[in-house]
Amino acid sequence: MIVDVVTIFPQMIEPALAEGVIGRARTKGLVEVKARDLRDYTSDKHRVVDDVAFGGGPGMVMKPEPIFRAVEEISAERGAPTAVILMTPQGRQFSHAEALRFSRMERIIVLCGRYEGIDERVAEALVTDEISIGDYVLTGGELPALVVIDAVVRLVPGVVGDDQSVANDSFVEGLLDFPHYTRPADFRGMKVPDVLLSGHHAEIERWRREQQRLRTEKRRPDLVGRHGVNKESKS
Ligand code: JAH
Repeated sequence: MIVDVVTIFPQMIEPALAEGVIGRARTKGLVEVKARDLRDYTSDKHRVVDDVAFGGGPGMVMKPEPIFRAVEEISAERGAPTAVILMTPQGRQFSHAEALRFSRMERIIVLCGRYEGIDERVAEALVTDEISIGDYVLTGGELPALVVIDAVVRLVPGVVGDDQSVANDSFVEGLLDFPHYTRPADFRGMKVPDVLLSGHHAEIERWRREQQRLRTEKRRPDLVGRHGVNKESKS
C-alpha cells in the first residue's frame, strides 16, 4: 500500500510514522508513506498556499491550485489513487469499518488542511472521502491524518504480527475489550480475578465475554446491538 500525505507540515507526519508497528511495516516494505510539502506544488516565489475568503470574513482559505497540482503530480507519479481523503470536521465520522475499507486500497492520498478552510472546489472535484475523527476542531488536519493512517495501516495484512489480535479488536466484534492483567497476581493488595489464575480456558473465555458485555452496556450503550455479533451469537 502507498500513502501520500499532502501537508504544509511534513515534519508532523514523517517522524510519527517512523516508530513502532507502523515504522516496522514501512521498513518491511508492506507500506510506503510519503509526506509531501504542499508548498513544493506552488509556482510563486513566496510559495503561498492561502488567500483571503471571497465574501469576506476572518481567516484565510487554502488555495485550490497547489492542492490540485499536488494530487495531479502524485497521481502521474504513482498511478491513479483509489481514494483522495480530506481530513475535515465537516466529514463523516471515521470508524473501524472505514479503516478496513481504506486498508484494502493500493494507493491513497490524504489531504491535510490548515487555516479557516479549503476552497470548496477541492472537495467537489478532487476528494472522494471527507473524513472527521470526532466532533472537535483542531488547528489542522495533520493529527487526524495520523490517526486515520495508523488505523488503516495496521489492518494491512502482515503489519500486525498476530492476526488473531486484529480479529479480536473491539469494534470488529462490536464490543469493548475485556480487562487485562499481568504479574504480580497481588499488586499492593489489588488482586487479579481468580478465574484468570485457574487455568480453566473455557471459564476464562466465558468470564472475558461477560466482562465485554457488562463494559459495553455500561460505557457504550450506543454500541449494543449494532454489529449483531455482540448480543446472543458467539456465546
Ligand atoms: C482544522 C483544517 N475531526 C477532526 C478534525 C479534522 C480536521 C480539522 N480539525 C479537526 C481541521 C482546521 C483546519 C482541518
